[in-house]
Amino acid sequence: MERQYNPQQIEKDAQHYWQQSGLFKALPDDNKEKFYCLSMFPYPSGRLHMGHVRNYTIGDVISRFQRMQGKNVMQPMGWDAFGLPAENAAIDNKTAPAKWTYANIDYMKNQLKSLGFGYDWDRELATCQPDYYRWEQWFFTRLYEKGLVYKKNATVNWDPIDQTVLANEQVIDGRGWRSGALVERKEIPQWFIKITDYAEQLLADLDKLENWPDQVKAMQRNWIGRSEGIEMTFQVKDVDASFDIYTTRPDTLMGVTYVALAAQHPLALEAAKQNPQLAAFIEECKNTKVAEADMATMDKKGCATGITAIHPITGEAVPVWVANFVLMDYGSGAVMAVPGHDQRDWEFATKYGLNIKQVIAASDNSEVDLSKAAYTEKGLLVNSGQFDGLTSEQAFDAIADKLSSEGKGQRKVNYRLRDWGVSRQRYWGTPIPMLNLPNGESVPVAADELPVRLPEDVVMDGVTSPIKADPEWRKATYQGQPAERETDTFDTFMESSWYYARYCSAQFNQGMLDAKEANYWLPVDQYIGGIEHAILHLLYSRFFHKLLRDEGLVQSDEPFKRLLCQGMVLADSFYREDAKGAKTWYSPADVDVEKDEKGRVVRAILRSDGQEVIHGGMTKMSKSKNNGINPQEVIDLYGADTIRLFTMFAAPPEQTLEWVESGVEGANRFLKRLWKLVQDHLDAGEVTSLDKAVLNGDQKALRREIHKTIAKVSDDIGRRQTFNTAIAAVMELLNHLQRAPQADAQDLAVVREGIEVILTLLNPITPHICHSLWTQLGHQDIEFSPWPQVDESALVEDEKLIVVQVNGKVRAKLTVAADATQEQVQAHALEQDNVRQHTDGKTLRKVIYVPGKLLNIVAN
Ligand code: ANZ
Repeated sequence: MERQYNPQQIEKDAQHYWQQSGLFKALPDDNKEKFYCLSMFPYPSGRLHMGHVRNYTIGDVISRFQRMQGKNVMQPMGWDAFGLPAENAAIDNKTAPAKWTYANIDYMKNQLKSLGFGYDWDRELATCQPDYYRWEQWFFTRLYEKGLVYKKNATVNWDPIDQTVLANEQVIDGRGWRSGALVERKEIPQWFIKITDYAEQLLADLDKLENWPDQVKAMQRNWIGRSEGIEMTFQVKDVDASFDIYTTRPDTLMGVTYVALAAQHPLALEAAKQNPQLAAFIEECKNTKVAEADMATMDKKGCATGITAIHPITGEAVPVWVANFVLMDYGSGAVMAVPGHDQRDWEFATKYGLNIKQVIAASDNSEVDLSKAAYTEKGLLVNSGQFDGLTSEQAFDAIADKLSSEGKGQRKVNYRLRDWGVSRQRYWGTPIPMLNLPNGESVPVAADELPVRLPEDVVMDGVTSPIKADPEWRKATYQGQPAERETDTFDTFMESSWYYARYCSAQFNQGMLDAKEANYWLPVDQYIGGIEHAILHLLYSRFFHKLLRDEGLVQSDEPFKRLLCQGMVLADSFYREDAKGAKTWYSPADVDVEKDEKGRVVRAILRSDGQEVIHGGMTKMSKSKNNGINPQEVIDLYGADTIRLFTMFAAPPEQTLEWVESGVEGANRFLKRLWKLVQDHLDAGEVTSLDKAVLNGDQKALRREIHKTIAKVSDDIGRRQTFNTAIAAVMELLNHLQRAPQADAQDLAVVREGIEVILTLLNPITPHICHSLWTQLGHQDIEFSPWPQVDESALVEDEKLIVVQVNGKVRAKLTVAADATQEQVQAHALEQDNVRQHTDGKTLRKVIYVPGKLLNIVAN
């Protein structure tokens, strides 16, 4: 074997062996515990970025670790292949989205292979393939038949020049990305799936997910947004009309000074017919985009309707306004405004000079000052007639009871979660399998006519979706009558909501899932991906899993048992600023940096012109800052094991990872040292078997280190998932082994034990070098070799090192039997020359013994 570590060669050999032997092919086996390990599949953008490398290394480490625990491991990989970037790239490169996508998949697949990830490639899938989306279409038609799918008008971004719908990403500063036209809001019919029917389950089942990060569960809870409140009816004064409002704070009912309607509320639209000012305001609201997140911060605007409502308890008249912060599709699209106790209402009332009335006092009697802000805490009721003196909680019940006994309202649970709008007006997606009939009705495409294929050989003009532009494609028949195909495609979250299940039987063509395989592998035991998917992707997947269950396709309630969200990858960023303040960003690969002893950048020079650039700090690797490090270059330079090791060593998986070149070099040096240790050891001679009975003190101490390391690494990888500390422990063990003598047979035997332990512990992380060295030691298939076990007897310390102090100064260090008594230790200490010098002729005033550590003598 080569004396030099040559990653290019050994990585190629190992990968070749894995491919040839089909080591990662997974088949159901009832005699083994299964382990399904899944990393979020990539969008085939062209090439892997460092975030992928990190994500997939974590997944591969866990998979290989579990395999060595004796489990039947399945780790699949595939492609989230539909989406807008393919359309843009196709326009730029004058090619078809399909062609571009498939070429990227080819390239990225090779990159994944060169990183040594142990995937079962027989299960590979790409969501843009008809044999994948066919089942999604079928499932959608099933949901339609079950009444879980409906069509309704919803707003989209409309580009009036290009006459096309824009995705949110295509709207830049309120203008169309291509035409530059001011984007309008337009209502068009779209398809929805009733995720709200599952809101309660989606919320309740979060409690079952013990091994999910709390933060992710909290985000999901917030998104679902369950609230308990009251729906009550306000009568309109002098007219036979009424409207409902929803409130979570009925205790503030007596503080209502106006009510506010959403711009699209039927009553507002009705009033606008006689009120041009109101009509103009409603029109203006149409064109402001309101993401829910912006609601709290946006400028509050409103317009009086001229209508008056009647307070349901006092009978007082309250003005009705239209306000831009009231959402039509939440609650009932109307709020009772309590400016004294709701900040939003307060800002609105202050702006428009509406009354502010206090009805809640602080429970601790502290002063409430409504001139600066609303008082939003709960407390005690005041100025509330018969409810005065009640706590907010008591008042909730009292007012709820009163309203319901008078038939004016009732308790209601509300969810912030909205139904899932799945229609997209772009081309590169799954065609929605519906037919539009001349009479305006829509019907699902029959199962035996699926898939509705998306034509792949198309020309993109950048304006209209090719299937919308092609009247031929739209033509269909339904029961002998002409019909038109739906030309919208699905939101790409549809495909990523069930791919994890399809992997279980990726090639199955008799149905969406092969129930036997699906129920063997599911749920996923470990899911790994970015926190940016904490809400939508995970919520939709959890929803789909429940839909699959209710269709009888799977048995479990939840798709992912354990979740790990890895942190971002950061790198230094560098720029120069021109006179106008515009920044040009330079790739860290083109910059030489000088650092101080704390690792801070003190000077950065652009290599091409020798001039200084400014350090913009460590920021997320991104195109905009030009600070992405291309994994391929790192692999070419150092090999896959180095990049894998560095990625796992530099930070715990959930935290941000700072890309530091010197750290990468350090990881590479470590692998070289490991390689050399094994070569030297092989040169040192024949190894006989270990005989525990004859080991000397040093050999026992080394074995203790070996077995302590096994215990630590097993816990770090298996339970804590802190791969960085596991690696640190292995590095320490390597130091011990390097220092160990290899003179006699038992020296060699202990070092051999240590080397084999290191190789098995590191194998999940750096599988190529471990594969090679393992073979050189005369073994086979480290990939399946059992994880090393701790030898408890090796951990027992039979000797201890005791520090002896006389009058506070260290005078000796002794090795004593671990079970020595204080008397024995003291007697032994007093025999030492250096101790005698300082105690002879003196009286021992006091002796303090800290067992196994310290003997402290006070003498004078
Ligand atoms: C009066 C009130 C007084 C309110 C108070 C809050 C505090 P959650 O908890 O998110 O469910 N609301 C109701 N429907 C709305 C809509 N369509 N658009 C905007 N806001 C709406 O929020 C419920 C609260 O949000 C309700 O309680 C209502 O304001 C407002 F001191 O009613 B509240």
